Amino acid sequence: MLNIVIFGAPGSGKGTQSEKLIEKYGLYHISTGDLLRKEIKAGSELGKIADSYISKGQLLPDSLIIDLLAKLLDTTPETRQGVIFDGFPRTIPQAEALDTMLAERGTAVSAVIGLEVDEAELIDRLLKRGQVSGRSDDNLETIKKRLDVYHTQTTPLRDYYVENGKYKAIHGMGSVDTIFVSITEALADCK
Ligand code: B4P
Repeated sequence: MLNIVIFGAPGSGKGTQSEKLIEKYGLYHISTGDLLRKEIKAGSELGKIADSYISKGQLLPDSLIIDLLAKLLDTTPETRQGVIFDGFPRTIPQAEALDTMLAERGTAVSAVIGLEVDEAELIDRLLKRGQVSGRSDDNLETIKKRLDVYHTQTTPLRDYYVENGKYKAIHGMGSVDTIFVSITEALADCK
């Protein structure tokens, strides 16, 4: 069973490549960003909390996100066929919680795909998306804040996964299809 973490800065192509990975490997897609945006749209209590963090470019508290993930894994039998974790984990405590949650279910992270993209390209992609997405976090001020948060809170995860031998660096610049070929090559020995 494949459990893939797709990892990278905001705008690195996590959501984009996840769509292609689902198609090829038949995995269940968990995007914490999508889950939170659904809660915001529904106007739930969690959505109100999420909105207050996302619109400022900040991460939600680890406890809220870990709880959300645990409930989803418990109530979604399809996750037992393998999962793409998109946008989770984003901090070391989230990564440790994921290892524990998967171990309790008799499985583990198979590989971490690290999409590596230049900062100018990240900003360019997110500003372009902002013209059509209507997302409260796709504006220059919030994008800069999200990149700061990524550098301080999320990049330490790279070392966490390099040390346990799971990290696969992928050059994330160029066409979506070329990047996808690099990802499938990196996953070839993981089946
Ligand atoms: P996410 O929804 O995960 O947002 P993201 O980092 O911007 O990634 P996304 O998947 O949307 O974009 P992608 O790179 O695919 O998170 C949003 C917020 O939710 C976070 O800031 C945080 O507040 C909160 N949150 C989520 N998870 C959390 C967690 N675990 N803990 C705490 N808080 C959490 O694509 C970006 C753009 O680039 C797209 O327009 C795409 O079309 C384009 N693109 C992709 N590949 C390209 C390519 N090769 N060339 C050109 N353009 C490309």
